[in-house]
Amino acid sequence: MQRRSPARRVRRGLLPGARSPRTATLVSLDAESAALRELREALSRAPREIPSKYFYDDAGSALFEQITRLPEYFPTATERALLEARAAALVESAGGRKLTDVVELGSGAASKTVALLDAALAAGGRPKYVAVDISAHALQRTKEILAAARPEIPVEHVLADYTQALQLPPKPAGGRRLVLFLGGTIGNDEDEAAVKFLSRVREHMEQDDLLLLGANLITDPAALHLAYNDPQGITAAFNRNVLRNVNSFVRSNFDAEKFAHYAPYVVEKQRIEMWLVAREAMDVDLGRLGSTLRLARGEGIRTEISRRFTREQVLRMIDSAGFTPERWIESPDARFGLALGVARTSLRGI
Ligand code: SAH
Ligand code: AVI
Repeated sequence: MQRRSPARRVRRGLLPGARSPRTATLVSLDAESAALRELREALSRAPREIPSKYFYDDAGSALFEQITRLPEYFPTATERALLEARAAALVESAGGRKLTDVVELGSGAASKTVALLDAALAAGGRPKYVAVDISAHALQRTKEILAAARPEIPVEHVLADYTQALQLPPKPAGGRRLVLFLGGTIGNDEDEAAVKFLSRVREHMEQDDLLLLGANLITDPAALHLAYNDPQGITAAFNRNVLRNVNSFVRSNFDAEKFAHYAPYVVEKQRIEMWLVAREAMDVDLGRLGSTLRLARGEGIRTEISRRFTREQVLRMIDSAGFTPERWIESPDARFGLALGVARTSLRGI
């Protein structure tokens, strides 16, 4: 990347203009300068990257919800069926009526969570539900869906980037907290970052609180390819939208239509990789990042990894983060797994 002169940087201004906070990166100036640094660093890396959290502006959150309804994108339906079939047993293992708080990280539209909350109600509990998401649009959808489906459940929202400072509302004395991280979102991180993230989540929990982690499992590469290359082009639109969100955040001038959506399943790495590939050579003004990005024709920016796991990999991951695996359930087609872990004090790993 080529740095612009300081004079130009000053003229553009370092502070954001007044606007409503649509994502958590815009709510505080500290968070904002950390986000600018992170983005600058990601775009300078080889390969160039944009952190996948930038998918989720209003338009991106709505596109993701559309993706979850596509027949080709099977993870959501598979996890939903698994949760609906096994919610009672999961809630029982998580303490049944003792469950006072259900916290969901990256809640999205949270429609799958209703099955778990129902099971907690059926067990005689009345848990509070806390949704944490970077996207105000996603939190609004969570609120609408839960208010319509289960108005008796108290709902709180935290607009936050959970990779940064995480603050959870206090739970009642003697209560038990269940933290949900569903949808296979853990697969959007490399192993080290995933374990680090789960360990940080563990630090916010007390001994005997629980984690329910949803993970995509290794399956047929052709089915996976189709799930991220749907013929309607919704995933391609979701991918390109990341550039519009970056444009609005840093005032850059990416032309999303000049990029091809490319999403292969990389067998060796057990993961889908989403890329945006320049259809022609171009110079992109990176706005508040203070530089120009020169891209050759065919050069790519990686926007997401989406990993597939084995059961052992998932259990090892939660164990390394300080959770003792308590229960594992898997969809009948072995495409999706849910691991329930209990927060322990020692950091012993399996
Ligand atoms: N759990 C839902 C949504 C998955 S999509 C499901 O299973 O369908 C990923 C969700 O995580 C989005 O709603 C996105 O806005 C949120 N998200 C992604 N990165 C985030 C971050 N760093 N901090 C907080 N939320 C994040
Ligand atoms: C949120 N995350 C688990 C999704 C995934 O499958 O990795 C995001 C997504 N990317 C393309 N389609 C859906």
